[in-house]
Amino acid sequence: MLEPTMDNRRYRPGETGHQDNLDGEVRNDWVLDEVGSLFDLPFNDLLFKAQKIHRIWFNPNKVQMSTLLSIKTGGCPEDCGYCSQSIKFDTGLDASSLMKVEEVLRAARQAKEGGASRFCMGAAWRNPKDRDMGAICAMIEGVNSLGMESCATLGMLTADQAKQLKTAGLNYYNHNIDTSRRYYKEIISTRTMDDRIETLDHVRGAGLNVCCGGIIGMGESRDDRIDMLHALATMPSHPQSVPINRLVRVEGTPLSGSNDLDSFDFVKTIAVARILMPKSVVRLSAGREDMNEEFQALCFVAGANSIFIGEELLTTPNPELAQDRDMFARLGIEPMMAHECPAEI
Ligand code: SAM
Ligand code: DTB
Ligand code: SF4
Repeated sequence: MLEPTMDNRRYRPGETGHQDNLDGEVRNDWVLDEVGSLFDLPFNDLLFKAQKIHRIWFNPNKVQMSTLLSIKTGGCPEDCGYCSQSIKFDTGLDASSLMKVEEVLRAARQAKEGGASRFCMGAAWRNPKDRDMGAICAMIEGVNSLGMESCATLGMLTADQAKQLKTAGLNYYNHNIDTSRRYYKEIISTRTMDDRIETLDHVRGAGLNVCCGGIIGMGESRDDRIDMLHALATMPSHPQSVPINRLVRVEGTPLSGSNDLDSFDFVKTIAVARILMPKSVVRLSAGREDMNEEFQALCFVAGANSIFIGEELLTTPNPELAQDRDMFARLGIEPMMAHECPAEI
């Protein structure tokens, strides 16, 4: 009998002992061990599995593009250890008040010309004041009237504020859990993970698309990454958008001296997110400025399918538009539009 050798035998990824979820089933009952086993897979097996699942719900050659604008910068009373905008750290950032609606819409038009299909407005607030809601709703209406999707990230919301944003036409609300429940208190002391979960409930309850993810590279352990992805993948419904940020080390913040992150660990985190939440868009979010194109391409193979374009994120740099265009042309990647996001409300 012919003995199997590398020449006459096909390697089957099923041999790693994992179910392949090849119908792309959306599950909310993941257990921690399953998530840990995914992180244990050899890199090639993990990426192959993620790419197979990616293709069930998505065209693998399309990436959704959003542009961010900081509509209210700095002076934030929270103490998130990674953030340039906290009043508690001296990061040299100039604080400013809420931008005028017209200025915001000028930036949105420019973002559309740059190729963004969604415009995300970020404010350095613990929570919006009711007196700010009128201007915010006018910005949302203005962005939508340009034919773009709108996204906002304004801190904690009441149920009523979430409803007001929905009524104004907001498409997405971003509110990250950022890390594991265990590590949360090492990073932020001015609010709890439960505060975050409560706002997410209000956002979901209002019928908005949820954008919720976290940051990798803050000194968290492998278990913290497992817990964070498990928390996202066992929410009442998966966030429609899952941003995975690589920490941008900002001078003056407590996390500025964080150790370098192993690039493969970052790519693996994307792949596990893709497998756990097969119908969600996974965003290769902050940190691209310090990644070469090969690293980014690996993230796309792992199942990342959205990015921020434009030369600035909120307060830190992002790659130039021309550089991104060139990378996408060479990778054969085209823009993904709203109707191609299968989980979107
Ligand atoms: N203040 C609001 C809040 O905290 O939700 C909205 C803006 S806040 C800047 C949005 C998200 O940006 C944070 O939850 C965090 O995930 C991400 N972020 C902030 N600073 C970052 C950094 N230096 N590196 C990577 N991600 C960062
Ligand atoms: C998200 O997860 N990342 C974006 C967006 N949501 C709001 C913000 C990244 C901010 C990076 C640091 C900065 O530019 O200030
Ligand atoms: Fe404020 Fe948001 Fe920065 Fe935290 S992440 S300090 S809440 S702007």
